[in-house]
Amino acid sequence: MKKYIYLTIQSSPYNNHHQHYSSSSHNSLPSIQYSDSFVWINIIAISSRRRRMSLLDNVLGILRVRVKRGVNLAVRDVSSSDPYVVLKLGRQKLKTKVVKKNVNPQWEEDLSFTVSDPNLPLTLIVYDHDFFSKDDKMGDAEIDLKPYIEALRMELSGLPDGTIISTIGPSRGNCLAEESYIRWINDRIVQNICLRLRNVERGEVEIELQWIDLPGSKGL
Ligand SMILES: [Ca+2]
Repeated sequence: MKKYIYLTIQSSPYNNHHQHYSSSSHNSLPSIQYSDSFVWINIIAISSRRRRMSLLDNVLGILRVRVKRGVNLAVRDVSSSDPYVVLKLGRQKLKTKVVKKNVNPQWEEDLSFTVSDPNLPLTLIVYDHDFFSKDDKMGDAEIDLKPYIEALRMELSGLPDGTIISTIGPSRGNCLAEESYIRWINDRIVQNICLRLRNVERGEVEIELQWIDLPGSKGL
């Protein structure tokens, strides 16, 4: 015998949306009827607040990615492209503004992510913005955050400005176009990265990683 839970979300006095969820379990499920939208909204609010608190418990800090510029990017319109960058870290996704008709765009934009798992790579995708069709891809790249997190965990302090903490060379296993340096700059640890885009005929993107400690989080 099937049991049903009825959820009624009342968005206006004239419009009732009824959803029912069925369970084939023979255990007796209580038949709950939410006729009050306020009750239902509160349930969502409480569960999202709990989720936010538990998320912060696992957060190491904030990764701020400065998306600096693209160099010699692919042409996706008649003679140029309208490029923008999408960055993804786990389920977080952020994008830069569109720079019109320029295959050497200067974005100079900061995009910030909360970091919970240092093993998750940062993914970068470049798109050409189009008004009347789906945006075209202009290549992608993956960034391993582990060396940067390792450098942050060294608990360094008071180094001379510009000191190189570590160097990561380009290899088959990464998307680096040239050597990437993790440096001590203005009392912070910064990594500059020049990415050679994959799955495209040409193009490089320069980014910089910075770190911001988040009070109340687990920390590094
Ligand atoms: Ca376009």
